[in-house]
Amino acid sequence: MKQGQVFKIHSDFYYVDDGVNIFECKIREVLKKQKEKIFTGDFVNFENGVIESIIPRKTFIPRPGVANIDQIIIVSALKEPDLNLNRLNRYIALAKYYKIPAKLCFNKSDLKWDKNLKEKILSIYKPLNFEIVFTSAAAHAGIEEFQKLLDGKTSVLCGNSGVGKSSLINAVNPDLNLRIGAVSAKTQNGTHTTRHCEIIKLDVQGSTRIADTPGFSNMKFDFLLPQEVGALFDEIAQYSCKYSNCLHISEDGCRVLANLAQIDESRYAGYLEFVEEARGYKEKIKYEGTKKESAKKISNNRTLAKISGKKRQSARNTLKQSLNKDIEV
Ligand SMILES: Nc1nc2c(ncn2[C@@H]2O[C@H](COP(=O)(O)OP(=O)(O)OP(=O)(O)O)[C@@H](O)[C@H]2O)c(=O)[nH]1
Ligand SMILES: [Mg+2]
Ligand SMILES: [Zn+2]
Repeated sequence: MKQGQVFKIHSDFYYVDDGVNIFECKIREVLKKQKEKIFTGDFVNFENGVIESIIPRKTFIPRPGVANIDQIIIVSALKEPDLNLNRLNRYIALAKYYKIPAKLCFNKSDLKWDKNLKEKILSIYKPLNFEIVFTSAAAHAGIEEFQKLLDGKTSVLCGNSGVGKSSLINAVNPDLNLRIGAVSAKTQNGTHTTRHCEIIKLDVQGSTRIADTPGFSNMKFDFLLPQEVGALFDEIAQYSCKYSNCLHISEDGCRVLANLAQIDESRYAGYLEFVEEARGYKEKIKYEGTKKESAKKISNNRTLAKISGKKRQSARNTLKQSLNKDIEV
């Protein structure tokens, strides 16, 4: 049995790289039946063009489905589209949620952008210990620094459409010639040029790999509880408050509120926004929980109703008889 990494998926075909060769594989029927889904980045055992099993994943991002990523490089544009710190904070929090280290890249430095922005970025994210690079894929500036971030790891590039993720990969390795899309002049948004997730080797040995993706989708924090959001912000998580489920909004003895001056405004604003989204989730599960509860009651009643009083009596008699039998023996 061979081992390799799925680097690309096209409809029913899985492209597996064993380090030397590339194999076009199908997936074993029994895996399909077990509803085992294979993602780009999965290491698999395979033989004769058939994937037999998946090796347990180190890390996993569900949307876009990509597995075994060492780090997330969050790419933002300084301009076109304008830098959006809220978006950036979302990506950072998502990376934290998936337990994957993040590094920050600010691209399109060749354009005319507000130079105060650099100070601002450094003042917010340096104290949080992020590695930060400023690049221009177009003018080939900062590309070596960008490349250093990637060295020896499997990275996934995340960031909004049009920020220049594919352009940066092309700048590192022009031979790849990945498709690049224009940013709409009207909306300042990209056009979702990259549609598939693919892992690309950036050196001959294959020790540095990069996944070009269409970016995370479903960016809302509507899948966790409000009290879980604080753990996604290092500068908030470091404080222990009087109440362990403190939301750091207006509670007594809140250490976060006492130290609010130390926390960047845009980061705290992001935190509050994500807590609001998580509240929506809490309401939803509460509602669904009640729905499930009442559905259970109905079905319970139905089972009770099915067994008539007479039948229940006879069932009890049978039980008694068998008990008696046991005693007799
Ligand atoms: N001025 C300037 N333009 C850039 C730079 N990098 C990328 N662009 C342009 O920005 C547009 C979008 O680039 P892409 O590389 O397709 O962006 P992407 O992040 O891969 O976008 P999606 O695949 O849609 O998620 C293209 O028109 C690029 O030419 C840069 O450093 N400076
Ligand atoms: Mg792209
Ligand atoms: Zn608190």
